[in-house]
Amino acid sequence: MTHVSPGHLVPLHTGWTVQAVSQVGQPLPHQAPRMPLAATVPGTVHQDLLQQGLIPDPYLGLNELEVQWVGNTAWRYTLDFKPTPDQLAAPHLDLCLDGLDTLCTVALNGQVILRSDNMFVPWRVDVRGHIRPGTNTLTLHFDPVLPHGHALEAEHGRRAVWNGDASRVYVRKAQYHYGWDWGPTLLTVGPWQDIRLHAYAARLDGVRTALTVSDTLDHATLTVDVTAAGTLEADDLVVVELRAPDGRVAARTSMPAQSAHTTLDVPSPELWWPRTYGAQRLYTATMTLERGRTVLEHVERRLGARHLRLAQEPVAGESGTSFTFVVNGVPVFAGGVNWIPEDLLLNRVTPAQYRDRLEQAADGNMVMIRVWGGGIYEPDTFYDSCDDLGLLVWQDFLFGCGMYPAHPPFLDSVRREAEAAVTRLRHHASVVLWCGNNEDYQIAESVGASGPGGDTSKFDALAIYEHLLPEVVLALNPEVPYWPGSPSGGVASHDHTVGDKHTWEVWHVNMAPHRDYGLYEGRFVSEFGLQSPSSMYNIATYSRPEDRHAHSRVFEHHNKAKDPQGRPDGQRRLAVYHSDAFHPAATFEDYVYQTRLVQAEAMVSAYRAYRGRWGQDGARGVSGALVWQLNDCWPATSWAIIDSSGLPKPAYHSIKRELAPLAVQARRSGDTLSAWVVSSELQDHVLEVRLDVYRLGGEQVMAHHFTVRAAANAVTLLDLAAMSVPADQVAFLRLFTADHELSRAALWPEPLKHHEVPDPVLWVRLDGRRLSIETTRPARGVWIEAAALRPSDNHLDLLPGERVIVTLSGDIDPTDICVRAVGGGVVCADAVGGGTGAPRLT
Ligand code: BMA
Repeated sequence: MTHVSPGHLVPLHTGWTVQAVSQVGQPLPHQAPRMPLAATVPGTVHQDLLQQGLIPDPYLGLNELEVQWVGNTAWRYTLDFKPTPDQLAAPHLDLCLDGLDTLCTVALNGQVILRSDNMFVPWRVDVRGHIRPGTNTLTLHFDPVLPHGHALEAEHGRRAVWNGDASRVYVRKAQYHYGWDWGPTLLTVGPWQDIRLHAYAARLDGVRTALTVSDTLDHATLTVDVTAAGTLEADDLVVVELRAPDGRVAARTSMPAQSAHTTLDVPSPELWWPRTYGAQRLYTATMTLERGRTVLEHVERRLGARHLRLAQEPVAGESGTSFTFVVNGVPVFAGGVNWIPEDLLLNRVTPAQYRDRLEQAADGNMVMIRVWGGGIYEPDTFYDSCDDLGLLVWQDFLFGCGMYPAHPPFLDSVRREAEAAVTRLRHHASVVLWCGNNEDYQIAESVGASGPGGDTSKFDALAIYEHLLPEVVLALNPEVPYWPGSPSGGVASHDHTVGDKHTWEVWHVNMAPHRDYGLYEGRFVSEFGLQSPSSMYNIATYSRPEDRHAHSRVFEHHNKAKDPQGRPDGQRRLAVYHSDAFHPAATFEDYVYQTRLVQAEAMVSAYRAYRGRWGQDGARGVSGALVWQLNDCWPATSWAIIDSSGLPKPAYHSIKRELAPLAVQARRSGDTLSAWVVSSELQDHVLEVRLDVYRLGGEQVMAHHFTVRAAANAVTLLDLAAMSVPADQVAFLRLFTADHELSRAALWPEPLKHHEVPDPVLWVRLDGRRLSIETTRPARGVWIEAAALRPSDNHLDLLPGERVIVTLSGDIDPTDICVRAVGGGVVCADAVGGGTGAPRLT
């Protein structure tokens, strides 16, 4: 058998130039280079200018403001290329343009072959009539998006938006490029995806592979639908093979390529599970188009056999319905995160970076990740990693915080985009929900176009969320549920008894205290969060020493949160949350440490409130909690729990603990403690609970232990009614199996600022990669600062006399390592790796 496939799709990626083009009646901006530059394809103009030193790095200082001209300029990419004799002789020759950002006119040898106005639509153009022997010239002319959007606004009316220039709703470009409340404005431009020439006789088009599992879980069926394109011959065949996770062939068949549809039986399938619930077994399906002994094309897909249901069922004793993902018959508490794009310059995000970030989510005990609607449909590598790691993906369609239009050409473009996205992603076991938009029902309610009494005739994008998109999903990926918007369900988007809810009563709406998350629950809380600064290491990447104070212009510039009038309000709100817990900070480092600790405490409060309501079968009060937001796209103060240097914040560690498969959770009210064990395990466990209570000075006042039978996949209440813990003491609840600690919850005197917290007196010793920390008194929020290193654990609450060992990987410079805690000084590891003897203040 001859294998020929990859040779026929030839990248056109080398030899490009890009040049600024003046627009009618407008001179070129003075900064624009007058000569053509070497261009990277796939890529963007911003990235080329940056690499060639022609713009300052927009992520540093205030440079964002200096580079706005780039996105407001027209640019022309040019490539001269020579097709090979094989390409010229091929029965079919297509130019494949997988993504053009955004308003692009494509010409081949001076003739326009394509006009594209949607960054998310891949194109395939038959170029046989245009291509010629010898040199051919391909040009991509990109117009700036703002004038185009403003012209559409003038024609169809200005629309309400939160974040960014209002004209963005008319332009199918990643919406966060217009600026968001965590990211700068960079209107990138360029061919951001592959450009290739495809010469072929026949090829596979629109391959659909659905591996569905019976309700009884003992049988799976692989359905394959293939459309072939090009010039088929009567005996062309499509051979379908399914290999089991261990590589053996589980099933094989072949069918005529003309009308290729087949089903294959897979008895006793090996199931794919969300992480922590079971293994991620992946089958491989291959579809091969054969002509005699020649392979014309070969497509390979990794598939997970999983049974999926989105249950909306009564919640015992409560109104409304649950919102529970049920995978392989098991209801899953979807603890997790919201994802935003990793960068504005998307072409520099490597597969390794995606993998790293997603592994961090997985290591953080997260089960679900929501790809938020203001970003992009992420590249295949993202979803491949989610399949591997067992992360469930909630995938928004790309509409966010706006009143989107629905005039016919717009709808046509959206349909094309949605079909392309669903076709590309539907085979991933990890993708468990398609969702119409982010917060568009909310903004519609805010302008009286939705919700009780709303005039839906003013909400024309309902045509998208309630008709077009569900039609596309039903036609192309009926195995996966569709949900019209996040949030939606019930009487209005804030309904906490039906559907999903975004809980922004804390931070945004009424700036509710960060301990009050429990008052603002929903059946599935798909967003909530609190801001904090990035690490000191990350701050140093974008600021000068003199910028490093809480309200400097540069530091505030890197916090993009705004009030409804568009005025910066991030640092103001942060100041309030800081003052709820701490006295004014003495130093910038204290401010950074303390605000990050408040964010971590907020997450403890939220995940205890929400996971604590997981209940049991028939009474799933809250079935998911997705923190806003996992990652950052630039160095910033934001809601992220991992900064743009990939460094987890304290909040990350808090969430990881609250989402442990077996976790003890607790809260205090006056002298009374309430506590429970929450389990994601599929069997009951008999565990030991220890309760230790101390004065802040270190004296132990109570020690108590008992066993608990933690019910499988449910919440089991602990009876602590007889225990009384005075408000000025700290209680540690710990959960053990045999002698191994599974989880701990520390309940500190609150509010912190009203209690004298003595220095816990930390003893720190660095021995090779092992950092040992010992405390004399109860220590709260022990934080290891280690430049760009990621300690194996961090943000610890320690009992008096306790010693923990944390490992460091990477190049260790002992002088970079400092440890601090609430009430304490900063303890830095000795440069020679010995003990500090006594805490050393820096
Ligand atoms: C949400 C998101 C984003 C926003 C975040 C923080 O609701 O959907 O639009 O960045 O809040 O304000």
